[in-house]
Formats: sequence, structure tokens, C-alpha cells
Amino acid sequence: MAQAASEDPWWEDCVVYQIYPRSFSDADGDGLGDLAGIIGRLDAIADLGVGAIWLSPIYPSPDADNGYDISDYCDVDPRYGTLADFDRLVAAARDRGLRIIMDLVINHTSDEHAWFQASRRREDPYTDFYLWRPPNPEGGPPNNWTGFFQGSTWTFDELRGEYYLHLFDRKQPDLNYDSPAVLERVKEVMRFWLDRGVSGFRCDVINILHKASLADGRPRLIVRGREHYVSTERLHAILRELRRDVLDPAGAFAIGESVFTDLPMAQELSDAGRRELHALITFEHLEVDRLFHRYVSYPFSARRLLARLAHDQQGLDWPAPYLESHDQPRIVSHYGDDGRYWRRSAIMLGVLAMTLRGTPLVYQGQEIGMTNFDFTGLDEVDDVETRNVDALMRRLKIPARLRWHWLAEGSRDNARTPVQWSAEPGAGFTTGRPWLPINANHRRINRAAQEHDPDSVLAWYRRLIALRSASATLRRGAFEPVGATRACVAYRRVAAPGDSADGDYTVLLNFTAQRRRIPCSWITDVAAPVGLSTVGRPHAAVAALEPFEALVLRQRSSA
Ligand code: TEU
Repeated sequence: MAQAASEDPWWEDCVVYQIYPRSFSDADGDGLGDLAGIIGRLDAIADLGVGAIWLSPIYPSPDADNGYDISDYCDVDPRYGTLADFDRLVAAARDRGLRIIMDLVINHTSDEHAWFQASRRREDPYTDFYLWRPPNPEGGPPNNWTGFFQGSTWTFDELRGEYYLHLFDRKQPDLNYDSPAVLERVKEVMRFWLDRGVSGFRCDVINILHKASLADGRPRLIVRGREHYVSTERLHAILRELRRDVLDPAGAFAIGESVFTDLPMAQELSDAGRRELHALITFEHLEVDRLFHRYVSYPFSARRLLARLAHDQQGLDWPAPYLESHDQPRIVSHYGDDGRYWRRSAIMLGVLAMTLRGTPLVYQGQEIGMTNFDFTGLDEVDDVETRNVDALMRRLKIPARLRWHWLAEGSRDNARTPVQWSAEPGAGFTTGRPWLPINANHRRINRAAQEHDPDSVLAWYRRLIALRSASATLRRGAFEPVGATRACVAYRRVAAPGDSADGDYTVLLNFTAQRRRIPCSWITDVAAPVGLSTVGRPHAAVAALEPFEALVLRQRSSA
């Protein structure tokens, strides 16, 4: 029983589809997505050929960080539905061959969680559930740390008469993992959802749970103090304990989101033999042209992108490649072109996403090429991080135009606008007033318009997911960089010895709006059959790639 997970590593064969529930589909017209809305769209998800859904948080939450501040781990927020609706979702998903993966946010709770309220009052057993400290001798915060959302990580609580630590918003107090009781409660939460039929967890900021020390941090512009809590020894022990006691007995999958992660650290967290996490979500490949939490941009280089991808693709036991999430700008607006080459570049990025090794994650709307928002000012933005970065940029006296340019490029709300199901007002997302504005381009970019169009981004995603599902090489074959220029990349996927019937694949991608010559050494066999061409190429004798072209060649296995 304890080995169930290793007996059926189902996640190695499937694509995971991420739903950000508030923006997915609204069945009751209140402008916020809900579980009934998701149930109503399950056929549209299953039809993509994916095998699992990762649900961003649906728990009760005051929404300081849109559900990543949870006030009850064992319930559903009434705005999304009920536990009975959740059970219906699990069953309806199962009927369509879809598994459900829950977002597990255990670094922090909401300050409105009953544990925190009891902890403020020093009620046992909750007194030490959070990181409380008295003021420093001058009366200020206990140390000099700064948080992910800027500013001090400490807030003074009048009732308790102490400061509490929060690495994110002040309404997201960090749990204290030096207290064994906290981990026991977390196990109960995980079992609660596993018993309801979920197949695993996406573990939010999982590598920063444990704070080894609360000493001052080294001088840094952002997230000062991180050296005291990123991937501590105790964190590794916690992960092994959760795997042994909760995940493995249920055959459940754990994919962790990890921050400030170099390759050795990522290897430790997700190494199969260490039995901590099955897979890891990292950020660096989405920041090859970004600084400062992606809020400051500089010129893109395909060479740098390939190097970053190769890091995880070659260095990790089981990578989780992805190009979009609820925290990232839309990929077609970032590494593609959301103007003239919108369709072709969205498809090229789809080819990239579906030809990497590991368990790919596709974010809602990516499959129809949704773009960054078209907001014109900060008053339309909801995201707490964007607002805090704005405040910081104001303090740094960044001129207004540049400030908006950077915020608009980096804001997490870019990916959070409602899914564009149709050209109607409300985009088929809601009949009410949407919680976040709908992009005006929904009249052109929407699911209904692409449903039956064989050249659409959607049709290509279906085709690419089907290709991947049928190809052991694409799922688990080795990744070998072939070459890169500033504009183009080439890599090979090489069949494992047992998978040689499937053959090898060479993928060539152009990330620019110009026709670009490629070195002839990138194509080793001009007679290789074309597996996929986004510009209708008949053969592999290629000297240059068209703007945003993607080309996949199939070769006999070298194994
Ligand atoms: O994100 C963690 C995280 O560090 C980053 O995504 C961060 O929001 C940002 O990208 C830094 O630039 C996770 C969740 O995905 C995010 O939505 C939450 O806000 C955060 O944790 C806190 O729970």
C-alpha cells in the first residue's frame, strides 16, 4: 500500500490543465467563476486530451490574495459552491477521465483563520502555530526582512502584543513549522481532500515553509532574509514525512512550487530517490528577459531561453514544463507576438510547451492564445502584488509612463482576466458584471470562434497534446539542445532504449517576427519526415525559419 505512488506514476503520461476558478466560468451570474461553472465546462477540458485539472484555491478566503489566503482548509468558499458541489465535480471529472489536483497553501493561512484568531489570544494548542516575536529593543519589527509583496514581513498585533511574521501580505501570517502540531494538522487537511477523491496537490511556495532562523537578512533590494528559510534541512524532512505518511499511502501526486531555486536545490527537492516531491514548478525560464519579479524587462534572447530550459530538462528527474500560470503574463504577449503574428506565435509556443520532457501544465486560456490584459490604468488592476510594486516604484520616483509600462507587462492580472468562451458581452464567462474586466479582444479571440477551425490555436493544442500522448519520446525521452541564436532554438528529443519504435524528434522554433537563417548543422537529416509544420513545409531541407515558425522533424531512433 505504501508504495502505491511508485506503482502508478500516472502523472508521467498526462498533461495537467490549471484552472483559476474565479476567472474560469460563472454559472450563477455573480461575476465570479464557480464550481458549477467548471462542471459545465468539463467536456471542453476533456476534449483537449488532458488528464488532470489543478484547481487554484476554492477554499473560504477573505481574498487579500485571491484565495491564497485561506480561512478554512476543509471547506469550499460559498461563492464557489459547497462541498457537495465539489464531490459532484470530482465524480463528473472522473467520468471523463480527469483527475483533480488541489492547491495546497500551507506556508500561511489567512489572518481570519480560526487558528490565527486563537493564536492571537494565546489559546492552546494554537499559541505557537504562528511566528510571534516581541518588538526589537527600539520598539520596531523583530528583524529587517522584506516580503514577496514588498515592505516589512512583520505586523504588530494589538491583542497579542507581539509582531507576527508574514512573507506575503499582512493578511497571510506564516505558520510555524517548528511546531509538530502544525504538521499534524496539515496531514489531516491533506487526508480530508484525498478521502474526497482528489489525486494530488500543487504545493504553494513549498520550499519556504520552515524558517531556520529569524536573524537579520543580508542586504538585498527585494525579499531580504530569504537565506534563512529557502529549502532548509527541516523542510526536506517535512516533505519526506508528508510523502511517507500521507501521499504514498494514497498513491497521490505532489508537485511543488519552489522559489529562489538553483539547480542543486531543485534536484534535492524533486529527486526520485529522496522521496520528497514528484515534480517541481520553477520560474527562471520565464524570466530570461525580466528582472525584479518580472516587472522590469530587457531584450529577449532565445539562446538564454534554451539554456534555462536545458537546466531543468536535463538536470531534473521529472520536470514540469509550463509557460503560463495565474502569476505570469500571457506567454503570447511575452515570448510571442500578440499583434500581427498572434496566431502563429501562440501555436509556436504551444509546440514548445508540448515537446518538452515531463508533466506539462497548461493554464486556462493558453489553449486559445489569450493575451495580456488591455487595461489602461491601475484602477482596473486587482492584484495585491501589482499594487505593492506600484507603491515601491512611486517611492523610487519612476516616472508615471514607465511605471505603467512595466506594471502592465508584469502584472499577475494579465493572466487573471476571465476566460474568453465566446464573442458575446460577458465573453460567455458571465451574464453578470465580471469581477475583473474582460479583454475587449474576446470578440476576436474566443473558444467558440476556434472550436471548429482546423487552423486555430485550439486545434493545434488538441493536435499537439494528442501527438504527445502517443509519443513516449516526447513525454520521457532525453532532451538535448542542438543550438540557438538570439532568435531561434533547436533541440532534440531522443527516445529511451525501450521506446525506440517512436523515434527521435528535432524541434526548431523562431521567436522573432523576422525570417531567420539557421545553421545547416541543426538539420542532420534533410530526408527526415516532417512531423509538424506550422507553415506547411513539405520537407526538412530548411535554410531559414519563417517568422514565429515551429517545425518538428521525426527521425529514426538513434537508440
Ligand atoms: O506564488 C509564489 C510566488 O512567489 C510568486 O508567484 C509571486 O507571487 C510572484 O510571482 C513573485 O513575483 C504563490 C501563488 O502562486 C501566488 O498566487 C500567491 O500569491 C503566493 O504563492 C502566496 O500564496
